[in-house]
Amino acid sequence: MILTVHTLLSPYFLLLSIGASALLFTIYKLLPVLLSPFTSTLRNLPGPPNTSWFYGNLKEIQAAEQSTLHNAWVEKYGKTIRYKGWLNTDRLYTLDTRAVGHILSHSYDYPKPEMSRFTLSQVLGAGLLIVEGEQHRRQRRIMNPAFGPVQVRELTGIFVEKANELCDFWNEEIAKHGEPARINVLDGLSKATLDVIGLAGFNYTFNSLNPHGESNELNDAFSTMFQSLTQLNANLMRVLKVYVPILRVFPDATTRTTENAQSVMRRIGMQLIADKKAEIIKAANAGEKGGSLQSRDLLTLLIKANMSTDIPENQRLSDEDVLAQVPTFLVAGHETTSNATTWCLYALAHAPEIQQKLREELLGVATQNPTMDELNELPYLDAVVRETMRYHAPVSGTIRHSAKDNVIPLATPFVDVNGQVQDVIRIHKGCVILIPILAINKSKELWGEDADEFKPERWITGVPEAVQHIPGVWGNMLSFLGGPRSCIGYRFSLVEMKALLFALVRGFEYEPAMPAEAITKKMAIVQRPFVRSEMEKGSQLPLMVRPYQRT
Ligand code: HEM
Ligand SMILES: *[C@@H]1O[C@H](CO)[C@@H](O)[C@H](O)[C@H]1NC(C)=O
Ligand SMILES: *[C@@H]1O[C@H](CO)[C@@H](O)[C@H](O)[C@H]1NC(C)=O
Ligand SMILES: *[C@@H]1O[C@H](CO)[C@@H](O)[C@H](O)[C@H]1NC(C)=O
Ligand SMILES: *[C@@H]1O[C@H](CO)[C@@H](O)[C@H](O)[C@H]1NC(C)=O
Ligand SMILES: CC(=O)N[C@H]1CO[C@H](CO)[C@@H](O)[C@@H]1O
Repeated sequence: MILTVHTLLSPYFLLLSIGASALLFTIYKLLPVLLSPFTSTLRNLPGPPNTSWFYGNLKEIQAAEQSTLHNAWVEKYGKTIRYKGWLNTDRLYTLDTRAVGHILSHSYDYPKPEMSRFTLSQVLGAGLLIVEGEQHRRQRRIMNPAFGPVQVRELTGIFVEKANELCDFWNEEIAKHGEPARINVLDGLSKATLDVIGLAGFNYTFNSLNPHGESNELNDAFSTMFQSLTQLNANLMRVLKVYVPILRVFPDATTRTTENAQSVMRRIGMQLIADKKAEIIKAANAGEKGGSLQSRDLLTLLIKANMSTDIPENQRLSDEDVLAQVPTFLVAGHETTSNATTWCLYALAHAPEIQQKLREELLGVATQNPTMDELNELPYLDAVVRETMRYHAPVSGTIRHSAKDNVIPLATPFVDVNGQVQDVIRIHKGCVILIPILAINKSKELWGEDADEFKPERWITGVPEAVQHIPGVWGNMLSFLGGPRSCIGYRFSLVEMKALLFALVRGFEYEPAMPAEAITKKMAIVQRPFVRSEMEKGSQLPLMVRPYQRT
């Protein structure tokens, strides 16, 4: 073919050359990734062989129950190992507390990888869970005060009210089916925590515990978006989109299913923000005449903080930033707390003495509507909550990558595949790291021989000295992580859990509905319970529940 000006300008030729440049650009961007198995500084670390050139070891991890596979690897290869991720790239996995502490405290050197940020951001926008660096520092600074102890104290009434409503909800079910009733406790708890985060987060009424309530627009929108998140959407196109952002202009299944939900969420979120701004301004004007702001929800507090004069103009949050916190609070604050409380009831159903001991402590309180301080003064309740967070950490692990070449210090040196002793880990820019929350929480080396038992008493008799080295923000555990990216809502969720257990353990007795072996856990953002023989029914946890009769 002879190239004339005419052919050069033909749309086909243009398309062809755009296509070719896109292809070249893609290869250019992917080249370091493709070469990394041969250049990675982790290639001398011990670890399992790859089983697929595309998935590395990820398929086996997805198929395995909980963290069993990583535990087996640690047993075989040691505490500091590498395994294979997408396209056979090396990933770091270490139970070394000093290494984990280093990574968590230098959180801006070890941000979340593009892959998880991209997937999450499709649902959450630029909320606190997603943003990095300066943007994160700014958001966190304005949001921190809303999650302080004083603020949580004021929200305790909402927790208690919803806990009592959940008792009514279960009593109605028991009245229908006779006692003890087989109740999927997961369902009621999930409704209760959704109602709580609605009211305490935005002063928004989901009313999902109300049996006569109709379906709720915001809840439906959120569920659609959340579901799209939990499907393992790992295909070549998505991986390419992560490395080659320009490809993101092409919609995929996730963008399509969530488009409508996004716009509903946006409309409601913007309305909430506008209402709260109006209320704050009105209260400020009334303040001159002695009036004050009534609302105590997180969203109001953070909009108010943004308006405060001690935040410099360039440090403030845009409406867009604040809007992104609505789905962020829903994702971060709803399933986590309900799943933790579900696992707690499950543990209590399997340990009748612990259940009765806890009930006796709770019945010693004279009121049905305890305050935050009354809840925090109960030592056995505190021990049970701690043990639940250790043993059934709802978030079992998290993922980071190295933003630059880094050297990670170790408490315990390891022996590499060449037999050399190494006392640091050298890590390349871009290398992915898995932070093992649950495995550290349950390590025998740290917690002692009884690490595998659910035993609240360990918190009363005193936990081993080794545990002090775990770099967590709360209770010597990683359940809420540690460092600048630790859970901002941990105080909130602990008091919420205590309020729920207070009402639910006073009100009911729990027994297993099936043997422990029948229940399994699966990772899908949080650890969810399933019944082995009924996987198709989705996440559930049935227990036999009967009202507790005081003698
Ligand atoms: C039992 C309940 C909870 C658990 C186990 C939990 C655990 C965690 C963990 C492990 C992280 C770190 C995630 C990562 O970086 O990969 C996190 C972050 C976060 N959590 Fe929670 N959480 C709980 C409840 C809540 C609640 C009730 C809220 C809000 C009302 C909340 C809001 C957040 C937010 C906004 C972040 C992001 C913080 C940041 O990156 O600066 N969480 N949580
Ligand atoms: C393991 O990785 C190597 C190097 O990337 C690759 O050549 C090999 O095919 C992979 N093994 C399997 C089973 O895919
Ligand atoms: C646990 O999480 C899953 C989804 O993440 C949810 O379907 C389930 O309802 C949660 N459990 C509880 C008790 O809410
Ligand atoms: C929610 O709004 C109502 C009415 O505007 C107000 O009285 C109440 O205090 C608010 N609740 C919270 C938790 O902010
Ligand atoms: C935060 O403050 C800035 C500057 O005063 C303002 O432009 C912005 O709209 C505020 N954001 C919210 C969500 O109120
Ligand atoms: C659920 C889980 O991860 N259990 C593990 C906790 O840690 C111990 C030892 O570190 C393992 O033996 C368990 O399998």
